[in-house]
Amino acid sequence: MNDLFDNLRPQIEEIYPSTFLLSGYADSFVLLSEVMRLSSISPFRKMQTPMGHYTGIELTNCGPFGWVSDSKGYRYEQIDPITNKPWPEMPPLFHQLAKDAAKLAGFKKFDSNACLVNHYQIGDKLGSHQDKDEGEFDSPIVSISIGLPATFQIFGKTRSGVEKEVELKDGDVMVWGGDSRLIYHGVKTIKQDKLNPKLSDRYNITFRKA
Ligand code: MD6
Ligand code: FE
Repeated sequence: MNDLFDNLRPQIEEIYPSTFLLSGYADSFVLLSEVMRLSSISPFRKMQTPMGHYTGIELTNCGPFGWVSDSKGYRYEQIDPITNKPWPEMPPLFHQLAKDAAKLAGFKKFDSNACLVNHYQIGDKLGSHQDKDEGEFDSPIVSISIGLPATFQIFGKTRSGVEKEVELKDGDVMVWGGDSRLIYHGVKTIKQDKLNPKLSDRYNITFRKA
C-alpha cells in the first residue's frame, strides 16, 4: 500500500543475510541522556582481558546481566565488579526500543536481559570478533549507534577478509541474528566527522539475551 504514511515507516534494509539496518530509527538525544545517567551509577571503564591487556574502548552495562572481562575470561555477571552492586536497571524505553526494532526485522518477542554500552573516542577501534558469550544464539542482537559515524565491518565466517562495510550513523539501529548471529565483525578506527567537527564521541548500545 502506498499512502501518506509511507514515509513515516521505518526504512529497513537487509544489508547481509539475517542482518538488518533501520536507518535513523532511534532518537539518540533521549538515549544519550539515559546513557549519561546510567554511567553516573555504573561508570564507563576499560576491562582487563584474559590475555592481560585492557579493552581499547570503555564500556558499561545496564539490565539484569552485564558483559564483563577479566583475567578469568569473558562472561555475563549480575553484579558490577566496580560498584559491587547490580547493574542499573534497563530503562523501559531501551527494552521496548530493542523489542520493536527486532520485531520489524522479523524476530518476534525479543526479550533482552543484557544491555552493553560501548564508548569510543576518535582513534578507537574494535578488532574482529564474534559475540559468543551468550547462553543461546536463537535471539538476535540489536545494536544502536549514537554520535560519531563508524564503519562497521563484516568479515563473515572467518576472522579476516572483509565481506561488507556498513556506515553506521547517529540513530541507526542494526538487528542481526539467525544464520549470521556468529559472524566475525569489527569497527574501523573512529575518525572526526567533517560535517560535525565538534562531535568527539560515539556510543554503541547492544541488547542481547544473555
Ligand atoms: C559497535 N558492535 O558497533 C560494536 N556486536 O560499536 C558490535 O560489536 C556488535 O553492533 C554484535 C552485534 C551487533 C554489534
Ligand atoms: Fe560484537
